[in-house]
Amino acid sequence: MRHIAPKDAAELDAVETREWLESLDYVLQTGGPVKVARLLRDLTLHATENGVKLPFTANTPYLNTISADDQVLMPGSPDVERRIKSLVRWNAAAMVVKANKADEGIGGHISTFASAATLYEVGFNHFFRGHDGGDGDVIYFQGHAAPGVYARAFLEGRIDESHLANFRRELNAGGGLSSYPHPWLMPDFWEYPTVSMGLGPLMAIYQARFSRYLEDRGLKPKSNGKIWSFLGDGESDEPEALGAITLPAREKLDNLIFVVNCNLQRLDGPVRGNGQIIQELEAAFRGAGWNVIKVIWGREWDPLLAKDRDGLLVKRMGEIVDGQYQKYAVESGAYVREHFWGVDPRLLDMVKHLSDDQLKKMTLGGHDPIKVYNAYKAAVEHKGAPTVILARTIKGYGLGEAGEGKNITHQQKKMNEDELRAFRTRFGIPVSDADIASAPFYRPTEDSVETRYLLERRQALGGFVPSRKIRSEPLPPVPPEPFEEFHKGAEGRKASTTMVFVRLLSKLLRDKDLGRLIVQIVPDEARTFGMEALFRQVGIYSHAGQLYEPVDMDTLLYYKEASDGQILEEGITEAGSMSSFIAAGTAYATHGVNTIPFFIYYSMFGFQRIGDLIWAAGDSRTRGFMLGGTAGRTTLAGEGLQHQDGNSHLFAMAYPNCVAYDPAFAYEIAVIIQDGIRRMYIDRESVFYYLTVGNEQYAMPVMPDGSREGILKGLYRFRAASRPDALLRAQLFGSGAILPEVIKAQEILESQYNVSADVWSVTSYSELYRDGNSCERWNLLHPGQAPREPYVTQCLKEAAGVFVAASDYVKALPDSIDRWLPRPLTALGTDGFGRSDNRVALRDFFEVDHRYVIVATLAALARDGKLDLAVARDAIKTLGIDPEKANPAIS
Ligand SMILES: Cc1ncc(C[n+]2csc(CCOP(=O)(O)OP(=O)(O)O)c2C)c(N)n1
Ligand SMILES: [Mg+2]
Repeated sequence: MRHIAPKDAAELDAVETREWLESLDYVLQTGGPVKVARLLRDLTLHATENGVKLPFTANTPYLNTISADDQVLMPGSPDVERRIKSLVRWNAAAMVVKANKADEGIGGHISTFASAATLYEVGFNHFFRGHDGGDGDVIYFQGHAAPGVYARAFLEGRIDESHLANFRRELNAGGGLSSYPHPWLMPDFWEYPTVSMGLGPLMAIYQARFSRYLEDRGLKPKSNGKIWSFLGDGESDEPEALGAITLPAREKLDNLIFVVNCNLQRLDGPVRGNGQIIQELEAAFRGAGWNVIKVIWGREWDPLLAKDRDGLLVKRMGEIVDGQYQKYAVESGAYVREHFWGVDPRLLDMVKHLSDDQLKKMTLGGHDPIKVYNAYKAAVEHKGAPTVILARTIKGYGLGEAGEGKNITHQQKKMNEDELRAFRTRFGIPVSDADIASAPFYRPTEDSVETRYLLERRQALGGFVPSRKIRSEPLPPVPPEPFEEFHKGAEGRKASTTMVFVRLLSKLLRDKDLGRLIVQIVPDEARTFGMEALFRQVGIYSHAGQLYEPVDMDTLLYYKEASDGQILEEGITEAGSMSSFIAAGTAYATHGVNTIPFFIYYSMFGFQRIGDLIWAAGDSRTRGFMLGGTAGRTTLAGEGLQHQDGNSHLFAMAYPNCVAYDPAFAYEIAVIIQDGIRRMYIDRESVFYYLTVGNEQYAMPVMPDGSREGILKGLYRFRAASRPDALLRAQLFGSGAILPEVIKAQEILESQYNVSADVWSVTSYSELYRDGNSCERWNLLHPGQAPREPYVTQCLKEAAGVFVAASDYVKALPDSIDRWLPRPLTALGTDGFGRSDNRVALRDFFEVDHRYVIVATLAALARDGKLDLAVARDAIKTLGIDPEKANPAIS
């Protein structure tokens, strides 16, 4: 073989490459891009068949997905839109600067919106559809961009200067603006909260799916509404942000659009200093099946790319890491020329006609309206898959020395006079030098070109966004019939509260008005709760229907998927299920449909695992029922430390609008759910319910007369002492599956220890606590007026004897009401890590069975001097309790 010198080899390579490229160009010119793509596919196949190992890449080059040639012109007036955008920028920055001038430390963010202004303004002027036409979009705004959204609402005349002046001063007498999107605080404005990062994108995914669900089930006419989720590139590190992205691709949710503001920075510094976040996200989303649109370069780059026949520029673009790109953003044009272009004389040559200043001003895609417009247009028109737009921007764009592209920029809330003046000049804001120091807000007059333009655009697009409105009517009163059966008890038959709930639910499903509004949500747990009968009764929702023959087709309760199925079988994702719960529980506002979600799950994986989403549900004014199944640390046998929940009611107490119950009996559940529907869907209170249900089967008694009010308020006397005048008296509290233990204790105390006790069912410590607290607060603020008396005090102030409480939850719950009782309470509860064992062993371990209730009662009586200490001591022995056993709270 002839020896080839290295230089010759390189030349040969170059010639060969050129020949191939020329052939490709020929095919492109004669046959077009589709033919080229086919040819490349065939080549790849051929090479693979012949043993060539091709490297895998999910990436396309570091270029705009939509090339300049494929771009359409933007409708409207770019010039007016630019002026509007500048005013929004100014007012957004001014509101943060002013807030911090007036009140140092009040916070706020300038840089996030500064980088995202074009992304939002193109949306506001051309895409975001208001709800006035009944077919609106749902938009999840990036939380830290809120100042920009307020600034626009100001220009639209929806809010005035005093609102802007009171940004982050909500407690101001005239009202203010909440720091971030919070429907709880601004219920006419914000639709969904987003500032706990990662939750917005997740909720958006399930919102998009729920929107389809409503259409497929005929609860809402087919619509063209889109779900937009704006998020930060740093935010994409949150597991929730990307954790569910395969779902919308699988479900072909082309109503979903993510816009990731890739300013390459997060709070502390670069998102991927040593890599490229846009490429990383592209690969993840493409791999998941999304339509990915990269918007990296602004229009000034188009002519240069057109000249880039050898791909030198594209190659250079692709090899720079984000940390370095950030450096270019803060440096001069001369620096960029030297360091970016200067690596190759041919590159330098490409830009020799540009001045340093022109080089510096070459925009990025996310700041160029025409690029953003084209991306949005392609996104809303795309069929069959969700779209993600990866838009490159500069954090703090336009802030110059005040923070553009700097690592400190996220926290920047102040601008000095020089910086304000420079910002004003750059964006052409009509504020004079004399006024600049006070950063005055600026709104053009109502008949100005700008105001008329933006109002006309919003009108054409169906009204203002964001805008939250309740778009449904209250439900008519619910007939009592489905609930009444449960008041009668089960005539000796045993049942668990889970079984009771499932039976009630299937009755409600048959109700002609209510039935279709119910949305059952399960994270792969229906069989755990004995709900599989519902698979067949109402079907599992699947947009595609059922494309296979289920293995259990020949059984009565087969696994039925249907496009009008009612159950949302979410698979193993409590976070996803909760997002569906929020979508279904806010549909009364967002979609004008009063859907009633029932989300049933393993109670340990609720508040403990997805507490922040539950918080977002409260903020969103979600209505519906959460059911913590297999509840109770000692009631759930076998499972052990991870599954046994003794905490959730303590967590629930801290969620202001969560009404939580730990019911023991069938009629309690019926009363609570019936009243919950009334409060949420007829009286329209912004509350949501949490009920724990267990899997222990026991007798379901008849509902005691007059107990309804107490069940709802949290406490009622289930069974009175048989000898109220006895010397030894006690008041025993029980909740959930522990109530039968307390009843048993009552019987033994009576028959063997001469103690006559009343038994109370405590359905909700949190409701009792809130009521007590509210009375106490009122009394504090109204000295000298007749004090209010907590409900628990009203019930128990005359009660005789000692107080003992037992539940399957931590002791802090009964302790929370202790001070409103006439005498101190002994709390028994399940503090500590769970164990796998049977119920008897678990209740012994956690000291919550009837024996401990007896011992606690006797000990309290002895302490009060009513009983000889020896009786209590003997009882410990007789009942087989080991007084030296380890403390379960920490063993
Ligand atoms: C769950 C959560 N963790 C932390 C924060 C605090 N935080 C607010 S903004 C931010 C950085 C955001 O960076 P990025 O997502 O890139 O948005 P950008 O402002 O750059 O557009 C952080 C850490 C938060 N709001 N939520
Ligand atoms: Mg960022």
